Amino acid sequence: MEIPKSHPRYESLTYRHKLVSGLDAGFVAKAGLIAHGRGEAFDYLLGEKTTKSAGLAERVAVAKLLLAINPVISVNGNVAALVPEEIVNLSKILGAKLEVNLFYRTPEREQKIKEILINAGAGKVFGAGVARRKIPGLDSERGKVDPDGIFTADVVMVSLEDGDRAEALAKMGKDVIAIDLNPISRTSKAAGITIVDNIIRAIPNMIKLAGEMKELDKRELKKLIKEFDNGKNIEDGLKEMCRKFK
Ligand code: PTJ
Repeated sequence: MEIPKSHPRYESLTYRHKLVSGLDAGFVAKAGLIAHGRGEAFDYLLGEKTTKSAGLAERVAVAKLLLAINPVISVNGNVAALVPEEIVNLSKILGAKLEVNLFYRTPEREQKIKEILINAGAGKVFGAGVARRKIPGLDSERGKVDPDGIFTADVVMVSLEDGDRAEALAKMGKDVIAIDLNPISRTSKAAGITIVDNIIRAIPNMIKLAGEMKELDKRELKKLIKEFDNGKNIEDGLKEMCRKFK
Protein backbone atom coordinates (compact mmCIF):
# COMPACT_ATOMS: atom_id res chain seq x y z
CA MET A 1 0.00 0.00 0.00
CA GLU A 2 1.23 3.48 -0.93
CA ILE A 3 1.27 5.83 2.08
CA PRO A 4 0.44 9.43 1.14
CA LYS A 5 3.39 11.72 1.95
CA SER A 6 0.93 14.21 3.46
CA HIS A 7 -0.06 11.73 6.20
CA PRO A 8 0.92 13.18 9.60
CA ARG A 9 2.46 9.83 10.60
CA TYR A 10 4.12 9.20 7.22
CA GLU A 11 7.57 8.35 8.60
CA SER A 12 6.26 6.07 11.33
CA LEU A 13 3.98 4.25 8.88
CA THR A 14 6.84 3.84 6.41
CA TYR A 15 8.93 2.03 9.04
CA ARG A 16 5.96 -0.15 10.02
CA HIS A 17 5.61 -1.13 6.38
CA LYS A 18 9.31 -1.99 6.15
CA LEU A 19 8.72 -4.53 8.93
CA VAL A 20 5.55 -5.90 7.35
CA SER A 21 7.39 -6.29 4.02
CA GLY A 22 10.23 -8.00 5.89
CA LEU A 23 7.72 -10.41 7.41
CA ASP A 24 6.23 -11.12 3.97
CA ALA A 25 9.74 -11.66 2.59
CA GLY A 26 10.41 -14.14 5.40
CA PHE A 27 13.26 -12.46 7.31
CA VAL A 28 11.39 -10.54 10.04
CA ALA A 29 10.01 -12.72 12.87
CA LYS A 30 6.29 -12.45 13.62
CA ALA A 31 7.22 -11.35 17.13
CA GLY A 32 9.34 -8.63 15.53
CA LEU A 33 6.12 -6.73 14.75
CA ILE A 34 5.12 -6.84 18.42
CA ALA A 35 8.61 -5.72 19.45
CA HIS A 36 8.32 -2.77 17.06
CA GLY A 37 4.98 -1.75 18.56
CA ARG A 38 6.50 -1.73 22.02
CA GLY A 39 9.35 0.39 20.71
CA GLU A 40 6.91 2.85 19.10
CA ALA A 41 5.15 3.35 22.44
CA PHE A 42 8.42 4.23 24.18
CA ASP A 43 9.43 6.45 21.27
CA TYR A 44 6.19 8.41 21.73
CA LEU A 45 7.26 9.08 25.30
CA LEU A 46 10.58 10.43 24.01
CA GLY A 47 8.79 12.75 21.60
CA GLU A 48 10.34 10.72 18.76
CA LYS A 49 13.59 12.64 19.21
CA THR A 50 17.11 11.80 20.33
CA THR A 51 17.31 13.02 23.91
CA LYS A 52 20.40 14.60 25.46
CA SER A 53 21.16 11.42 27.42
CA ALA A 54 20.78 9.25 24.31
CA GLY A 55 23.10 11.57 22.39
CA LEU A 56 25.71 11.19 25.11
CA ALA A 57 25.36 7.38 25.13
CA GLU A 58 25.77 7.35 21.34
CA ARG A 59 28.98 9.39 21.63
CA VAL A 60 30.40 7.10 24.33
CA ALA A 61 29.39 3.99 22.35
CA VAL A 62 31.26 5.27 19.30
CA ALA A 63 34.33 5.91 21.50
CA LYS A 64 34.10 2.35 22.84
CA LEU A 65 33.75 0.86 19.37
CA LEU A 66 36.64 2.95 18.00
CA LEU A 67 38.90 1.72 20.81
CA ALA A 68 37.80 -1.91 20.51
CA ILE A 69 40.16 -4.54 19.13
CA ASN A 70 37.49 -6.89 17.82
CA PRO A 71 34.09 -5.14 17.81
CA VAL A 72 30.97 -6.91 16.53
CA ILE A 73 27.55 -5.50 15.67
CA SER A 74 24.76 -8.06 16.09
CA VAL A 75 21.97 -7.94 13.50
CA ASN A 76 18.48 -9.45 13.87
CA GLY A 77 15.41 -9.36 11.62
CA ASN A 78 14.13 -5.97 12.80
CA VAL A 79 17.54 -4.32 12.39
CA ALA A 80 17.85 -5.72 8.85
CA ALA A 81 14.39 -4.35 7.98
CA LEU A 82 14.83 -0.88 9.48
CA VAL A 83 18.45 0.17 8.85
CA PRO A 84 20.26 -2.22 6.45
CA GLU A 85 22.44 0.33 4.62
CA GLU A 86 23.07 2.37 7.75
CA ILE A 87 24.25 -0.59 9.84
CA VAL A 88 26.63 -1.65 7.06
CA ASN A 89 27.99 1.93 6.79
CA LEU A 90 28.53 2.14 10.52
CA SER A 91 30.35 -1.19 10.59
CA LYS A 92 32.66 -0.01 7.82
CA ILE A 93 33.51 3.33 9.45
CA LEU A 94 34.21 1.61 12.77
CA GLY A 95 35.92 -1.46 11.34
CA ALA A 96 33.37 -3.62 13.17
CA LYS A 97 32.22 -7.09 12.10
CA LEU A 98 28.53 -7.75 11.36
CA GLU A 99 26.99 -10.94 12.74
CA VAL A 100 23.51 -12.29 12.06
CA ASN A 101 22.13 -13.46 15.39
CA LEU A 102 18.52 -14.50 15.73
CA PHE A 103 16.19 -15.47 18.54
CA TYR A 104 13.77 -17.20 16.15
CA ARG A 105 16.58 -18.74 14.19
CA THR A 106 16.03 -20.63 10.95
CA PRO A 107 18.69 -21.23 8.27
CA GLU A 108 16.42 -19.44 5.75
CA ARG A 109 16.08 -16.27 7.82
CA GLU A 110 19.80 -16.29 8.56
CA GLN A 111 20.63 -16.54 4.86
CA LYS A 112 18.12 -13.86 3.83
CA ILE A 113 19.50 -11.38 6.36
CA LYS A 114 23.05 -12.13 5.25
CA GLU A 115 22.01 -11.39 1.65
CA ILE A 116 20.32 -8.13 2.68
CA LEU A 117 23.53 -6.99 4.35
CA ILE A 118 25.66 -8.01 1.38
CA ASN A 119 23.29 -6.21 -1.01
CA ALA A 120 23.62 -3.16 1.26
CA GLY A 121 27.39 -3.24 0.73
CA ALA A 122 28.72 -5.51 3.48
CA GLY A 123 31.85 -7.55 2.84
CA LYS A 124 31.97 -10.56 5.14
CA VAL A 125 28.93 -11.32 7.26
CA PHE A 126 29.44 -13.57 10.28
CA GLY A 127 27.00 -15.91 11.99
CA ALA A 128 25.07 -17.34 9.04
CA GLY A 129 25.43 -21.02 8.21
CA VAL A 130 28.47 -21.65 10.42
CA ALA A 131 29.29 -24.01 13.24
CA ARG A 132 28.66 -22.05 16.40
CA ARG A 133 29.93 -21.68 19.93
CA LYS A 134 27.54 -21.31 22.83
CA ILE A 135 27.40 -18.29 25.12
CA PRO A 136 27.63 -19.91 28.58
CA GLY A 137 24.34 -19.87 30.49
CA LEU A 138 22.19 -18.89 27.52
CA ASP A 139 19.93 -21.65 26.20
CA SER A 140 18.05 -19.80 23.45
CA GLU A 141 19.07 -19.79 19.79
CA ARG A 142 20.45 -16.30 20.44
CA GLY A 143 23.09 -17.96 22.58
CA LYS A 144 24.69 -19.66 19.56
CA VAL A 145 27.34 -17.36 18.12
CA ASP A 146 30.08 -17.32 15.52
CA PRO A 147 33.47 -18.38 16.94
CA ASP A 148 35.14 -15.67 14.82
CA GLY A 149 32.46 -13.08 15.61
CA ILE A 150 30.63 -12.48 18.88
CA PHE A 151 32.31 -15.37 20.70
CA THR A 152 35.75 -13.75 20.47
CA ALA A 153 34.66 -10.09 20.37
CA ASP A 154 35.72 -7.63 23.05
CA VAL A 155 32.85 -5.19 22.38
CA VAL A 156 29.40 -6.29 21.16
CA MET A 157 26.58 -3.98 20.13
CA VAL A 158 23.11 -5.53 20.41
CA SER A 159 19.85 -3.88 19.32
CA LEU A 160 16.14 -4.44 19.66
CA GLU A 161 16.17 -7.38 21.98
CA ASP A 162 14.92 -7.70 25.49
CA GLY A 163 16.34 -10.72 27.16
CA ASP A 164 19.23 -12.30 28.89
CA ARG A 165 21.94 -12.07 26.24
CA ALA A 166 23.40 -8.74 27.31
CA GLU A 167 23.80 -10.15 30.82
CA ALA A 168 25.41 -13.37 29.56
CA LEU A 169 27.80 -11.47 27.27
CA ALA A 170 28.82 -9.19 30.13
CA LYS A 171 29.45 -12.28 32.27
CA MET A 172 31.84 -13.46 29.53
CA GLY A 173 33.82 -10.25 30.12
CA LYS A 174 32.62 -8.45 27.01
CA ASP A 175 31.66 -4.80 26.87
CA VAL A 176 28.04 -4.59 25.78
CA ILE A 177 26.39 -1.65 24.04
CA ALA A 178 22.59 -1.87 23.72
CA ILE A 179 20.18 0.13 21.59
CA ASP A 180 16.77 -0.20 23.22
CA LEU A 181 13.91 2.27 23.46
CA ASN A 182 12.84 0.65 26.74
CA PRO A 183 15.13 2.14 29.39
CA ILE A 184 14.09 -0.40 32.02
CA SER A 185 14.42 -3.59 29.98
CA ARG A 186 16.78 -6.35 31.15
CA THR A 187 19.03 -5.56 28.21
CA SER A 188 19.15 -1.84 29.03
CA LYS A 189 20.04 -2.59 32.63
CA ALA A 190 22.67 -5.21 31.81
CA ALA A 191 24.53 -3.25 29.13
CA GLY A 192 27.57 -1.13 29.96
CA ILE A 193 26.40 1.56 27.54
CA THR A 194 22.65 1.86 26.94
CA ILE A 195 21.35 3.94 24.05
CA VAL A 196 17.68 4.72 24.69
CA ASP A 197 16.84 5.87 21.18
CA ASN A 198 15.11 4.60 18.08
CA ILE A 199 17.59 2.66 15.95
CA ILE A 200 16.45 4.66 12.93
CA ARG A 201 17.98 7.77 14.58
CA ALA A 202 20.73 6.13 16.63
CA ILE A 203 22.64 4.56 13.73
CA PRO A 204 22.73 7.71 11.51
CA ASN A 205 23.79 9.72 14.61
CA MET A 206 26.57 7.21 15.29
CA ILE A 207 27.75 7.31 11.67
CA LYS A 208 28.11 11.10 11.94
CA LEU A 209 29.85 10.85 15.31
CA ALA A 210 32.22 8.14 14.09
CA GLY A 211 33.27 10.36 11.18
CA GLU A 212 33.98 13.23 13.59
CA MET A 213 35.62 11.17 16.34
CA LYS A 214 37.79 8.89 14.22
CA GLU A 215 40.72 11.30 14.33
CA LEU A 216 40.50 11.98 18.08
CA ASP A 217 43.38 11.04 20.31
CA LYS A 218 42.85 7.70 22.08
CA ARG A 219 43.25 9.46 25.42
CA GLU A 220 40.25 11.67 24.66
CA LEU A 221 38.14 8.63 23.74
CA LYS A 222 39.19 6.87 26.96
CA LYS A 223 38.33 9.99 29.01
CA LEU A 224 34.82 10.07 27.53
CA ILE A 225 34.28 6.44 28.54
CA LYS A 226 35.78 6.90 32.02
CA GLU A 227 33.53 9.85 32.80
CA PHE A 228 30.37 8.04 31.65
CA ASP A 229 28.01 6.57 34.25
CA ASN A 230 25.46 4.34 32.50
CA GLY A 231 23.08 4.03 35.49
CA LYS A 232 22.97 7.79 35.90
CA ASN A 233 22.51 8.31 32.18
CA ILE A 234 19.52 5.92 32.12
CA GLU A 235 18.03 7.83 35.07
CA ASP A 236 18.58 11.12 33.23
CA GLY A 237 16.76 9.58 30.25
CA LEU A 238 13.83 8.53 32.42
CA LYS A 239 13.62 12.07 33.80
CA GLU A 240 13.61 13.43 30.24
CA MET A 241 10.73 11.06 29.44
CA CYS A 242 8.77 12.16 32.52
CA ARG A 243 9.25 15.84 31.68
CA LYS A 244 7.35 15.23 28.43
CA PHE A 245 4.20 14.69 30.49
CA LYS A 246 4.46 18.02 32.25
O1 PTJ B 1 14.87 -11.39 14.57
P1 PTJ B 1 14.85 -12.23 15.84
O2 PTJ B 1 14.47 -13.66 15.58
O3 PTJ B 1 16.15 -12.16 16.59
O4 PTJ B 1 13.71 -11.65 16.82
C1 PTJ B 1 13.66 -10.30 17.06
C2 PTJ B 1 12.78 -9.88 18.27
C3 PTJ B 1 12.56 -8.37 18.14
C4 PTJ B 1 11.46 -10.59 18.25
C5 PTJ B 1 13.51 -10.19 19.57
O5 PTJ B 1 14.80 -9.66 19.57
C6 PTJ B 1 12.85 -9.78 20.89
O6 PTJ B 1 12.93 -10.55 21.76
O7 PTJ B 1 12.25 -8.55 21.03
P2 PTJ B 1 11.60 -7.95 22.40
O8 PTJ B 1 11.82 -8.84 23.56
O9 PTJ B 1 10.22 -7.54 22.12
O10 PTJ B 1 12.48 -6.64 22.66
C7 PTJ B 1 12.64 -5.64 21.73
C8 PTJ B 1 13.09 -4.34 22.45
O11 PTJ B 1 13.49 -3.43 21.45
C9 PTJ B 1 11.96 -3.68 23.26
O12 PTJ B 1 12.47 -3.23 24.50
C10 PTJ B 1 11.54 -2.48 22.39
O13 PTJ B 1 11.14 -1.39 23.17
C11 PTJ B 1 12.83 -2.18 21.65
N1 PTJ B 1 12.63 -1.62 20.31
C12 PTJ B 1 11.68 -1.93 19.40
N2 PTJ B 1 11.81 -1.22 18.29
C13 PTJ B 1 12.89 -0.42 18.47
C14 PTJ B 1 13.43 -0.69 19.77
N3 PTJ B 1 14.51 -0.07 20.24
C15 PTJ B 1 15.12 0.83 19.41
N4 PTJ B 1 14.66 1.14 18.17
C16 PTJ B 1 13.56 0.54 17.67
N5 PTJ B 1 13.13 0.84 16.44
